[in-house]
Amino acid sequence: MSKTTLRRRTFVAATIAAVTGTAGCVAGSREGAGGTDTAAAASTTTSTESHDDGGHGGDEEGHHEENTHHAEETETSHDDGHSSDHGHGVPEEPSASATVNLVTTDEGYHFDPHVVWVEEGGTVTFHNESGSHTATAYAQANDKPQRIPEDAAAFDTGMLTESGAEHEVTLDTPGVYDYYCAPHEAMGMVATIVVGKPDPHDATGLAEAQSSLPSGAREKIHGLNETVNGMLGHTH
Ligand SMILES: [Cu+2]
Repeated sequence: MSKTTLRRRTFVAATIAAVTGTAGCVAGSREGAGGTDTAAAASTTTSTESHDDGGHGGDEEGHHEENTHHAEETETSHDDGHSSDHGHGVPEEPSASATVNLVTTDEGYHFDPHVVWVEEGGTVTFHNESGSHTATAYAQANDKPQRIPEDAAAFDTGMLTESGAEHEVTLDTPGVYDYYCAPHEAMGMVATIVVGKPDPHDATGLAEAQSSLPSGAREKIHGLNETVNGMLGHTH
């Protein structure tokens, strides 16, 4: 398959998700009006069960209202799979550099924080805190669906096995980058880097999760998209 073909497919998926809202969410394995309840039941945790009251105030927002609702729910539910308090500090603006810890705990595996935001040309340092992990971009070059900008380098730290091991990547292309841990992707060890000030309507990494991805990863991506849309003010 050519890169061009993949890009077209990705774009179509993104467009459908943006236009249809709810339909895109259903396709992403969250069904019905249950919202976070359904998502929690389908994932490995029950930590979000009590958050169905998350401020579903106005339906006056227009064609992207579903995105708005999901963004609101995300404020309380994006920690799917992890019950600790990490990751709640969603960045408010890009910084020159960021560090992401790769962590194994009794509760599971995760990137901490889940979302970082750096300037164009900024760096992200992956720091292996515990366990063995990778940070691998969702990209065709890594034999995965494309969830980073088409013209961006597809980073892959390779397996980091020693505590304290680090791998730094430089991100020159603005956009939304989703990445995963190779051994723990199916358990939802997936996270996002935002670079610069991308247009949320045209960000590959904000498309609905591809159906070929494991359900644990799709659930995580759904929540990450909500978080990033909120972060980028994509609530019109
Ligand atoms: Cu891992």
